Amino acid sequence: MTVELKQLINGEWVAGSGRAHAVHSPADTTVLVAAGPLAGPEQLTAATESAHRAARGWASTPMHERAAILSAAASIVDDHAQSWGAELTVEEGKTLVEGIGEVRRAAQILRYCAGAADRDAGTVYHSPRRGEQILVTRKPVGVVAAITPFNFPIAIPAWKIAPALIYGNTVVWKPAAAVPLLAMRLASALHDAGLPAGVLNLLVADSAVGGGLVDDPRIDAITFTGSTRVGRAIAASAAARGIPVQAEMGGKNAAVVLADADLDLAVDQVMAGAFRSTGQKCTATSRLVLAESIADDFTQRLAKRVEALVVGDPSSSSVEMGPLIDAKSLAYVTDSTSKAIAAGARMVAQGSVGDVASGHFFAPTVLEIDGDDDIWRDELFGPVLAVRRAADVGEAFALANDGEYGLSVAVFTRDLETAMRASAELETGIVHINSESAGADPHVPFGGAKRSGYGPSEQGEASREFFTHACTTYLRGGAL
Ligand code: UN1
Repeated sequence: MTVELKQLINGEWVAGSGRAHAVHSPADTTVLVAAGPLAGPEQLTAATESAHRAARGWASTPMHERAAILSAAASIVDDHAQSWGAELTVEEGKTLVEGIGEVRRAAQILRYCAGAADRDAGTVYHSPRRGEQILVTRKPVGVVAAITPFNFPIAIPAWKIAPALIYGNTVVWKPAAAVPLLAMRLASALHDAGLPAGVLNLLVADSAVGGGLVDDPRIDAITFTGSTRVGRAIAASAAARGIPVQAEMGGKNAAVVLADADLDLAVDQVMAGAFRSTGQKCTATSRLVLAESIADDFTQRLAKRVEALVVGDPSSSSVEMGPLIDAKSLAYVTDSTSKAIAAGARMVAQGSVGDVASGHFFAPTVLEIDGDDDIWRDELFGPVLAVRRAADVGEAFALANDGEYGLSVAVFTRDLETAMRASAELETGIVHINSESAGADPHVPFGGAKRSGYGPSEQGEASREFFTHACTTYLRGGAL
């Protein structure tokens, strides 16, 4: 099924002039998913120039015409949910259910963003002067660079590109080089739906060309999801040029299981939060805080489930967890776990990987710790859960709040007052009561507090803040 790697520039699919690139399936490294040259500096220049040239025409295209293209693209994506979902699973390694689900989610996001055409265009204010109204409308920022991670190869790009486009911006998109196939699928859906040439340009490139994109003077705004290290570097470079940046970075999200929780529900949700997508979500549950009184019972139930988790070929319908994305990630997760054990962490449970000869597999792992170990602080981006116990609700919330990240937290309780206290006291952008820490609906804001996020939230109405700037018009009919 090897696909030839192509770039979309100014409405044409072209070969890059960069170095050769080959993508192997993380579940079976003998499977070649995509191959071909990466984009080089020539395609970077061509992409940013064509996005710049297309900007004025696209900004003045009626919003309903832009919406019609997004809706048509949503239908194309939906029609391919099975086949592209299967490709996603081979390329990225999440299970088939998750792969198909993610493709459908991308279609849903495109459709939601198309709906902006039927919502308000801004606000009209009273004027203190006779015969005048004050209109506050929103204008596109211009050319947006979208830099997206490997872990949601189609949903995260959709939730950056669709709002950028609906609000009248043109886009140069650099996906993670590990997942070019799904990037080509989304770009082709938008292209085939009728997007004019230059409005969306796809650059499958290495970090050198990515750096060039960030620094390109034709770029007016940058939206990024990925590591904290890269996000901070991009934010610094954007600040130096005075352009807005939206960076969605790390997480070290806790699930807090309190003494009055429904433990069956909590076990299900903790399993989903920690191990779906092999723990490779910025919203994944990687910390577990247990009330002392239920801690032994809960860890026993959890251990049974972890040991029974079916790990293996993610394309097989019985498999519940696939591999990590690459050898580097596998080495990091393996090394961090060994160091935690050497530092005194106790193994609560470890699953097993099935008959998997040549993939980047790591068994789901639960470790209990007593103190402030590295495994409590560092984002591993893998299927490893660190557990601590808390004497009361106050201590449990303090443990969940402990650390530099503040993306998401899940609290399990049946008590309304405790749930309300959680919503008020937890220092995160997202709070789940009785559901897993991962997940995001397209119509509500998504973003982290503390060091997890930088700049305005993504998704929902909030995305308009980032992808447009306000224009205040003092409107008078003539002489007063
Ligand atoms: C989800 O939890 O379904 O990179 C989405 C990430 C997040 C998206 C999470 N930006 O994992």
